Amino acid sequence: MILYDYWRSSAAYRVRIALNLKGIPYQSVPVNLIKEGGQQHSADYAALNPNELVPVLVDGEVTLNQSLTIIDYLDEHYAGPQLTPSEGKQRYLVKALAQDIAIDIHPINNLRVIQQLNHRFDIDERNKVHWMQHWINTGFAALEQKLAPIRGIYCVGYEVSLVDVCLVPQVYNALRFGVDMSAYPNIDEIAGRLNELDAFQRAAPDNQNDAT
Ligand SMILES: N[C@@H](CCC(=O)N[C@@H](CS)C(=O)NCC(=O)O)C(=O)O
Repeated sequence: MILYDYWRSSAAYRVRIALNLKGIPYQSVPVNLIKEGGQQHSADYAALNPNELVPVLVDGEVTLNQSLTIIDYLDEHYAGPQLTPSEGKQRYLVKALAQDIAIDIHPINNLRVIQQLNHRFDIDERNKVHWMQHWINTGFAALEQKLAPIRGIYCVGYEVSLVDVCLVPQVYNALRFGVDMSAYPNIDEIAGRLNELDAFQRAAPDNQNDAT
């Protein structure tokens, strides 16, 4: 199992957490998103993933991008905790909340979006931070409200789910960009608890070999 990875990529971070939770050994191949103008744009990597984004997972004959799909694949093909329940109404709740984070919050704060804001609109560092905070705050305000009545010790009840796997990398990003987490007590408390788990700790950006 090979994961094309980058220590600070939240999408790759999700997959690292899922692999660790399921106890699947893997080899991380770092793709430095900054160095050399971004190694994701190299010809070799673009041949592997024409989207020029990490992560990509290679499992024998199977090559997959899209972190949520990769995690579905792991759920369906490997033992260990099921991160999206296979049936029942919880299945759709988990998917919707995970997508709130991975589809509505994350992409608009992606590196290539910020690079375009820089190149085309010449935004400075202060406005870049405002942009990041604005979209994270918008998403977290809604998520906090949605989690309050349904949460257990984790986002959905008492088992770690795909929502938790998406939450922790997004909270890492929020802290990186100075979001005030005191406005989100449920998110903050759950993320703190998840960060005590070994699978989450081993996946943390600062614990990756390519961390700088
Ligand atoms: N929807 C994709 C998003 C992948 C993605 O946006 N990856 C980011 C890192 S978190 C990336 O490679 N960015 C490189 C760039 O913006 O040039 C997934 O969930 O896997």
